[in-house]
Amino acid sequence: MGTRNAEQGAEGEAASSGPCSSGSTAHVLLMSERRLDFEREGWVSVPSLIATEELQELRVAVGAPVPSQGRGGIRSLMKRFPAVRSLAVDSRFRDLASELLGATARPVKATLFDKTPGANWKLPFHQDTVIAVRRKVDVSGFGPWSIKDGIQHVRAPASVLSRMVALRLHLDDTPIANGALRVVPGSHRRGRLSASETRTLRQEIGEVTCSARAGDVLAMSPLLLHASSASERPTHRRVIHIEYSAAELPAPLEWAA
Ligand SMILES: O=C(O)CCC(=O)C(=O)O
Repeated sequence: MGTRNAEQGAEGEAASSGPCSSGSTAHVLLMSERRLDFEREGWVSVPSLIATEELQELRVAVGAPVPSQGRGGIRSLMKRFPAVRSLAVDSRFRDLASELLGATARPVKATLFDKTPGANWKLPFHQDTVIAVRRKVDVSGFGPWSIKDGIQHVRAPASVLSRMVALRLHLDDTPIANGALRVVPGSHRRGRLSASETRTLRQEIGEVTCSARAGDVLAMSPLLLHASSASERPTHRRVIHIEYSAAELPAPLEWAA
């Protein structure tokens, strides 16, 4: 894995006002190229992180029907499926999350997104600003609140979101025709964006399509503007989307996971 020199790395760590900074002290002397890319672009792609046989086991594991859930996705994946819980703490995933966020990164939420003939959708450019928490407690900067799948969710401030990463494991080949994610590189560095700021940034910067093969992982900041097109020939477009956070929430708020 490529690294930048110690001076650059320490500078990056010390500049903890950046949205993707770890907030830790400058003891980390080396930062990987991948982390620098992630901090600059808001996403990085990691090819072939999971091998074919393991992918098939995961497809079977998350294929079990969950009656209470909509057809396009399943929430609370770590609680529902031990295989996803194991994946979230597997060294390949943990190490990647720690590389991008710092050693305190831990999984806080997992969701399955699946585009099929019965549930095919497109999403406009947006950021993922809502987190799952254990219970509703009013804390400045957090809100509004909502309940999804029986779990309290709340819109979080950029200071929390900037210390998170979503690792998206593709269970199927996902070219643009199968609903690949499109992103606006660098948009995660602008904090939470209004609808008009979103439109302006999309026009100014343009977009990149994050095509992927089955087994690839797309690591993405929740603050990165992203959109997804409907699949043109949906059979399955399954993504296990696991969110990690390097930050604890301000007490008495707690992560749901
Ligand atoms: O996998 C996708 O299509 C994107 C899902 C997403 O961005 C969301 O639900 O917020």
